Amino acid sequence: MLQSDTIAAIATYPSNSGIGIIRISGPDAISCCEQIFRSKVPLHEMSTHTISYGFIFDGEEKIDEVLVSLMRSPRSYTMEDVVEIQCHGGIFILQRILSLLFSKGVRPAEAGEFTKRAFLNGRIDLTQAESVMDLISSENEKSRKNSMSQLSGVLSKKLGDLRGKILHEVAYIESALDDPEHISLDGYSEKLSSLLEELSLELDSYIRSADDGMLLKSGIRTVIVGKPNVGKSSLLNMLSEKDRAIVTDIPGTTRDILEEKVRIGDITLHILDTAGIRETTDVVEQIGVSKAEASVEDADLILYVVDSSIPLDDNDVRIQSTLKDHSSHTIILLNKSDLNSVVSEEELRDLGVQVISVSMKDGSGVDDLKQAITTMFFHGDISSNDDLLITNERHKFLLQQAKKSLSLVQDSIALGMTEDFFAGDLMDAYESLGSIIGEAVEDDLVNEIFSKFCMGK
Ligand SMILES: Nc1nc2c(ncn2[C@@H]2O[C@H](COP(=O)(O)OP(=O)(O)OP(=O)(O)O)[C@@H](O)[C@H]2O)c(=O)[nH]1
Ligand SMILES: [Mg+2]
Repeated sequence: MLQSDTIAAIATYPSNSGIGIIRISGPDAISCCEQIFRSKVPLHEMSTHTISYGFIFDGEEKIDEVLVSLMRSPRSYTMEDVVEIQCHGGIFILQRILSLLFSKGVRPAEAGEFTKRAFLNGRIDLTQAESVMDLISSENEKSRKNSMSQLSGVLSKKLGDLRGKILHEVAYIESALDDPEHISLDGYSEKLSSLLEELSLELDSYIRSADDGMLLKSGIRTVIVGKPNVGKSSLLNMLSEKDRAIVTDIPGTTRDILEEKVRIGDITLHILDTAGIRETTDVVEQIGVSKAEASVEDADLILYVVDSSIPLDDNDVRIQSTLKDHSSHTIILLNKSDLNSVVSEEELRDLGVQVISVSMKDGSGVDDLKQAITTMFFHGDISSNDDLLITNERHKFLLQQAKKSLSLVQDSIALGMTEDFFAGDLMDAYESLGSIIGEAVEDDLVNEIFSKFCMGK
């Protein structure tokens, strides 16, 4: 256990609510709390994982009626002594009790510091620590499941297996170089090469999953574009199931960009509704049109809305040229399918983009749109894909580094280099994967070599 001081923070959302929790962790957690908490059984006599009823006092003044729970080291979140005070959930009360603790020598915790201690004290690894925040901020079932499995150590386990295999090879090479009489390297390169191919494929599947994983975690940046009056704001209202945007039959109703977060099953969309794009002399509208056109650039998904009851015109030509380089992530919505149609799906299909016929008036086609989005981003049914998804940029980067190192070994093998050249790159891969879980490496290598190969006997 690392030596540390005692920290405290409000653990619940700081707004007036029924109950609020203050969490205290560190070697003086019990003694400091005891100075402000009175109950039948003194805090230091309480058994671990029990709750006691009592009062918080400032000198002789009763401050609040509370429940205090105790988790003794090492069986706590941080592995230190942890005390949690459940008090009434008013911001003022919480702050008042926190200040009392500070006056007894406790220090304010930094953001994430409890989890950091859990990591530094070795209860969880880095991926598990990171998944705590992901779990808290998850907005849908898939995201929650993924964070929970990462917290349970699924990713750590997979990385551990990969690292074990790499380390085994390094140890084998080192041993063979040390003891060539007993350990042969004949035909070893071929064997190593096929193993590396296998490992690279596995790394690849994790790296590829990061695109889905990160979209799942942060949501799909979606922009709705089209001419004025085609039904863009109606689409936003339909998807968000509320009257978010003003809808009128006057072209040019929406002038600025409107943002709304929408959930479709397991997917979150961050939708921008934009001003209708057209030639205009109105200065304010022009700014809106420029913003609409610019918003296309950062979007993960573009919904181009067309009014099927009026012919396409120059403004559509202009919009289509803006979307030219984005066809892979654009869906055309042929709206107002409840009216007589003068625009055919065929003429829009020439753009090489999926076209879906919809009506914001009667809701037809909306389910097709939702399915098309799921297919576009998650290759079909997101909920049936229970594989682990990488949801973290840092993990993705380190996985790519590991893969690069393995391909350097493959290059060395192809060039017919001797085995001592392999070990360095293999260790780089091992270290990159280790950095994901936050592990140091040297000790592991030493242990592996000695335990598996009994060098020196
Ligand atoms: N019949 C029919 N009318 C629709 C449909 N969708 C939208 N409308 C109507 O079309 C008009 C324009 O709708 P909006 O959603 O404001 O269109 P917009 O594209 O946001 O327009 P701007 O903000 O001006 O760019 C409104 O009168 C809507 O009621 C539809 O599917 N069928
Ligand atoms: Mg609008």
